Amino acid sequence: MSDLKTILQEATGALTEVMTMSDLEQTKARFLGKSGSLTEQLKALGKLSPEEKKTAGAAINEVKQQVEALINDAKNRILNAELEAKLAAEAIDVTLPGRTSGLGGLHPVTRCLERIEALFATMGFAVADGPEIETDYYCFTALNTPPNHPARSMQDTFYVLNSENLLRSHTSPVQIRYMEAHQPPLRIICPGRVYRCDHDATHSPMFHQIEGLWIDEGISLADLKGTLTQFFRAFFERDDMQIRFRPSFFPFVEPGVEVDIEWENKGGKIKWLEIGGAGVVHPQVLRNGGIDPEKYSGFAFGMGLDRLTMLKYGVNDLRLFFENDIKFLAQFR
Ligand code: 2U9
Repeated sequence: MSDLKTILQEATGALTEVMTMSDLEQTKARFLGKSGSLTEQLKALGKLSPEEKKTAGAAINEVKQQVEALINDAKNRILNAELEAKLAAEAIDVTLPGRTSGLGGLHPVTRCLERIEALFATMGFAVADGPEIETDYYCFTALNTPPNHPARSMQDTFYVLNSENLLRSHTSPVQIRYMEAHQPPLRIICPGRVYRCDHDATHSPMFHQIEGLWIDEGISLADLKGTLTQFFRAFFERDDMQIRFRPSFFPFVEPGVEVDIEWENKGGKIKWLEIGGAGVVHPQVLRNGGIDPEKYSGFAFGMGLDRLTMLKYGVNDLRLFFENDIKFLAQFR
């Protein structure tokens, strides 16, 4: 009997202290396992007389039930503690805002391009495009560019190795291809990616150009001046903006001009910004495109789309357009 009392005391002490399920299993085995102290007590019953067996058996069973109840309590306590610990460790803040995919937006250069296309559309210009990998013929020869011209050199243009092809250095080939496929009147703008061997704060090896072409009977430099003046005033939303045309030379036009816009006017002192080039299409270039220069004439112009976007939005570094920094781009959403 006193053995049973000790066993119950020991079991009570041990089972109120166990902290883990594996400790509980070991403690359980200590009392109820194959050679556990209570099991040994039950085994010893065999040596007793039937009368003794009855009272001793009942006493052992009572203690066994008490130990089993203690084991059950310990098990519940451990499972509860484990659940509490798990809930604390995996706590989530249900007041946090959910994760959404966020609204995208157009790249500033794309926004600007769409605006320019819309403005030229009001003047009757369609949009044309063509391949970015071009031939020497469409990029230079058809555009009256002499064989020794620096633009044709490896320093200025990316050539595709072991082939006749190159990455177009301007979108002018699109106009040649368009002339080959259409007879005047024709009025197009040609936006797109172009490539040159150049890389610094104001030059990227890939940049965007917009060129334009208007060919019909009797089109002159006056039409060029009127069209570009109207475009720049609308684009920069300044109805009184002055546009300046300075004589220049490009092999594909005659005469050729550089185009400047009035950027600042402090009491009559104007700060001019060079914004593009233009001219009356050279008769040989018309002929190369299958158009009769005796019957038709026209003008062409070219400008940098990235630079126009920088001026429109006040961006001071061209590289920002190509870094894909979401903080920069999100401003234009
Ligand atoms: C055809 C005939 C003529 C397009 C022209 C320029 C002058 C010009 C530069 C402006 C800044 C390129 O983006 S830029 O670096 N462009 O100065 N472009 S005339 O003349 C053409 C084009 C096609 C068939």
